Amino acid sequence: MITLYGFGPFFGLPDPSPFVLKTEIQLKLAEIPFGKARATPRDAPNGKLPYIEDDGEVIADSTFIRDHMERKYGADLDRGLTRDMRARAWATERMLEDHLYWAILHLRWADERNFAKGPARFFDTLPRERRDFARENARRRVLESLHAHGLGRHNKTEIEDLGHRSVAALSALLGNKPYLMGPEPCGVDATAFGMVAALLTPWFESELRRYAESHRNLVTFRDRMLAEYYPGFLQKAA
Ligand SMILES: N[C@@H](CCC(=O)N[C@@H](CS)C(=O)NCC(=O)O)C(=O)O
Repeated sequence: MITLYGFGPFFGLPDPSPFVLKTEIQLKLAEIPFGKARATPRDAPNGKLPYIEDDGEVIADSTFIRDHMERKYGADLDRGLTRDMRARAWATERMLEDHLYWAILHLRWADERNFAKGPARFFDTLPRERRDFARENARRRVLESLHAHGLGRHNKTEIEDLGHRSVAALSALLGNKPYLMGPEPCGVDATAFGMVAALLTPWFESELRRYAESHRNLVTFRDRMLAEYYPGFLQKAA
């Protein structure tokens, strides 16, 4: 039986990490039974969540977890898609994870107010004397990684402008379809849901969130996926 390790519910989301949300939905899409447990990035083999444990085997990174589902369980999350559609799905995923994700990271960690009510809370359970140091240390590391990625070298307006381009592209790719590749959900819908839910949560105030909210098809998509894959979560939130 698979155990999926994530952060647990935070920020009005089933998990604050778009990558954990993606993996959870992909496991559901593949109809593979799994349990969930909380962990911290320090517990993970590569220092990032999610990771899974499956009969003693530990696999880190959402892409490699999907690969494991496909190899060990014969799941095909892109069933019925043509080669061209599979290529578009991969390109969309890379845009979301290697570009839009970093803009979301910026609004959560660089903005003082969002940081205080968001990521700073991860450290609430630490002993009081270690809390402030741990918060500032984690924040410094994330801001350094944003700088190393490249997005963090731009100013806020430029980062928003770049983020808009990915949001607008995703909205255009979705169009009037219920899911990105048509009438049925596939692997990339899990990725898109994770990222869109992370961006739209009202927990964080940001210009990029407002821009995403103006794309009604993205809001409807988030709501559809939430109702389908997290019905219990919606009831609790109501
Ligand atoms: N490529 C990884 C990315 C995972 C990732 O960036 N996870 C973040 C949370 S959203 C994390 O654990 N960060 C902790 C850190 O960098 O210290 C995947 O697809 O799983």
